[in-house]
Amino acid sequence: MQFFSDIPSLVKEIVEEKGYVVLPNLITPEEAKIARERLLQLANQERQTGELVIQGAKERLYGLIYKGKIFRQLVQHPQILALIQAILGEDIILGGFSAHILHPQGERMGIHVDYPYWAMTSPYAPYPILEIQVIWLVEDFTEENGAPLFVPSSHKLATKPNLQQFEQTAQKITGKAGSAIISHGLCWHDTSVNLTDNPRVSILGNYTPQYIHPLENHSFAYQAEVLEQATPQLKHLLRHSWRSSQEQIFDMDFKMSE
Ligand SMILES: O=C(O)CCC(=O)C(=O)O
Repeated sequence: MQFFSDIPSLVKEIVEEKGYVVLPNLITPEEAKIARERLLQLANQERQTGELVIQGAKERLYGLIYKGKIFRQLVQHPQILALIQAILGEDIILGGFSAHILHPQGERMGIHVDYPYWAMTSPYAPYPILEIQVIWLVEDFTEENGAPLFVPSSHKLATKPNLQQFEQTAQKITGKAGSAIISHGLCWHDTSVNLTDNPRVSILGNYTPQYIHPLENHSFAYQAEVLEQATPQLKHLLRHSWRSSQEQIFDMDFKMSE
């Protein structure tokens, strides 16, 4: 497949150049629409039950792994995982997988680097890289509907964002439904204001090396049957593989020497 042969140049772009790439056509527009509609439906339900996390005109949905097959497909998309593993190593785990609904006129999210960096003190060590974020575009992200803002190459500074510098240098990242933005966790970013009359929906994946404590608790909204039927890949991402007494007790893969 074309994409897999592009991996070295994509890694270079994320690690040594801009700090992010936009990959188009990872899923079809129809699949993106299914994901978007399901999220809006879930948000309506969870608004009634009080489960939805509401921050003004912005809403977050958690526990997506248990809330639809489409989300389980997205979280382990083979091309995305291949790219992330090429950067972080094979033993990646899932730090979080949530949706973000940006309603009309919702304020910007706030300029930030991603977890675990935001939980750490700046300046940061540039290596090893501690996180790669995936922003799934489940609809077209346009100049008007709250597309994310990124400062190219800001990950190389390895510091918390400088707000003034951000406003002078950030670029809006637009793209078609079915694309994803893959970014270095140290790249400064934010959402822009949604100036349209429709909610803008994204799905956020946080992937880290095995030794980072996950951002989200994957037992949130837990459904045993979903995990029982999960692929080995998904079980590994969630650190949920059953171990026989013949195997090691530790969850970590040892790396004792080069
Ligand atoms: O929804 C988006 O466009 C980006 C959200 C984001 O950057 C985050 O949750 O860290």
